[in-house]
Amino acid sequence: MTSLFLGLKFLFIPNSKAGVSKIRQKLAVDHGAQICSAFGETSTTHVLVDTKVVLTANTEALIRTLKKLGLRDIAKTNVPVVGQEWLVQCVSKSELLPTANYTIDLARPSAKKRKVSSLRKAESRPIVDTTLEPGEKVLDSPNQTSVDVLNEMAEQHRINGEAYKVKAYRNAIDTLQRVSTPVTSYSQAIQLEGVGPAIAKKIEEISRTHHLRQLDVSKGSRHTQLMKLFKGIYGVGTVIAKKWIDEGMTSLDDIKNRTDLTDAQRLGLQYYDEWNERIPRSECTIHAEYVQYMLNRVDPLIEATIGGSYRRGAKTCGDIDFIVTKPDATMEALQADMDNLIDTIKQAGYLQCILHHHVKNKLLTGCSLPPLWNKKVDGQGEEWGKCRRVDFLLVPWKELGAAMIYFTGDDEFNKKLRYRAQKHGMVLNGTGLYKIVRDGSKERHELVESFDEKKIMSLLNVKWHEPEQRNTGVFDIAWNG
Ligand SMILES: *[C@@H]1O[C@H](CO)[C@@H](O)[C@H](O)[C@H]1NC(C)=O
Ligand SMILES: *[C@@H]1O[C@H](CO)[C@@H](O)[C@H](O)[C@H]1NC(C)=O
Ligand SMILES: *[C@@H]1O[C@H](CO)[C@@H](O)[C@H](O)[C@H]1NC(C)=O
Ligand SMILES: CC(=O)N[C@H]1CO[C@H](CO)[C@@H](O)[C@@H]1O
Repeated sequence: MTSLFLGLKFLFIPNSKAGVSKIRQKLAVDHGAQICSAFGETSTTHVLVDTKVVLTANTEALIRTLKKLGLRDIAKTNVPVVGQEWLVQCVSKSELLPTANYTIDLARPSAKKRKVSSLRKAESRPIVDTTLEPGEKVLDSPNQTSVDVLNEMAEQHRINGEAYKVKAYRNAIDTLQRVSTPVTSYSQAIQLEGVGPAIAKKIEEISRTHHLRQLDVSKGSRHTQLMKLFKGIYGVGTVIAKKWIDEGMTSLDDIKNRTDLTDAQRLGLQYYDEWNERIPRSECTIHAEYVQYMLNRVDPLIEATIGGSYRRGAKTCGDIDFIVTKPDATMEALQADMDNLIDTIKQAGYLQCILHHHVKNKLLTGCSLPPLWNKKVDGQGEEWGKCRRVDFLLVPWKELGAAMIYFTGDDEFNKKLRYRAQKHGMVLNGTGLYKIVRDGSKERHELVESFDEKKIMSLLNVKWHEPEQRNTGVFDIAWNG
């Protein structure tokens, strides 16, 4: 990345390619250094010691290690032996700093000892809670501010369609959430798995100022604002939003005049404000009552349950996802019922528009509560409700449990369940929990359970989690064994 260390040859102690050492070696190489595998009086320019690993033992051990690696005479060498903080600080400040303040004086053990203890005090090593799995977090994280600001940064990159950067932030956040000690400096942050120099710098800035300049810049930038505006249109993703910006579009009015919009995008424009608004939980509940009432006309045995954040107890929802099923029903039977429901709710005026019908097990719509039902939401008015995004997800009866898990989320919780399945030699998706059976060189997936949500969790050796306990950001998650 830079030529900061060009021409320098570093010998790392410990001389391994694992853990922190590996990250620091990469940092050095990224900035132009070469790595020595052994000591050479004329080739090695610096010996970089991980003081947190090596010096907690004693200098004798360090000297022995250096001798093993080819250093003949400690007293006569001109090669500086320094703490790796030097490397980190150089990169942090983008300049080659004098080594004096970082030198480990091997000839004078007592002096060395003082130096090390002061280094350690200033820069305690961040402690990752290793009992936590990816996606889990420590309670009352001391680095919550950093996590929140980094999340906002990730959101900015998501809006701008920079998937690679979003992923880098997610990885860093994932680690930072598992650190039980404050991370306040670059050199601490850079030691964390998944944290690279760019994000480490930001963590230091946030810790110092409780603020991140780049976040303000990004939020204020015209490009980001337009990306957000255009991606707020249903059916518009990063690629199209970027294309429109490149073509000079600057407002929704500009977009309305385009002749190349899809039907879904036109609807997205028509309902722009309504579909970008959160739906109060109380209104979702009335939708559920209304839809069940209409379904009873088609077939009283059909059940519609709202999944997603609603089932997890959220106070507001982005859209309403109905999980539609019926005892013993197959997908085909449900599709026939759905066709009848569409006719019924169209006539009643509830169905305002259909966004996608071509996916066979999903119907994506915009729906408004009729006045009498809408009145139940807030007890006043005789008006039609706002048009809301309502999806109907058809689920064959025998897959109900797996589908419930899948459509309830949250994403992090589901990710952990899938990870758990993997560890047990199984695969979990929205249709069931499958055991991986190896048949010579072939691999088969054999259904283990799909109907019973509780059984699926118990087969994964996970305690039963009520839907409200699947908000991984809110509740601590207890895992068995
Ligand atoms: C070295 O440490 C001294 C005393 O703490 C400080 O005044 C000086 O600025 C430091 N030098 C460098 C190059 O960091
Ligand atoms: C959109 O088209 C209409 C009629 O064709 C025109 O009057 C209007 O100025 C156009 N709006 C924009 C923002 O280009
Ligand atoms: C779920 O996994 C099973 C087993 O691997 C597979 O047959 C099925 O197609 C998957 N379904 C979906 C929707 O991914
Ligand atoms: C920015 C951030 O959250 N960092 C915090 C990490 O922990 C220390 C000590 O609690 C705080 O001072 C930092 O602000």
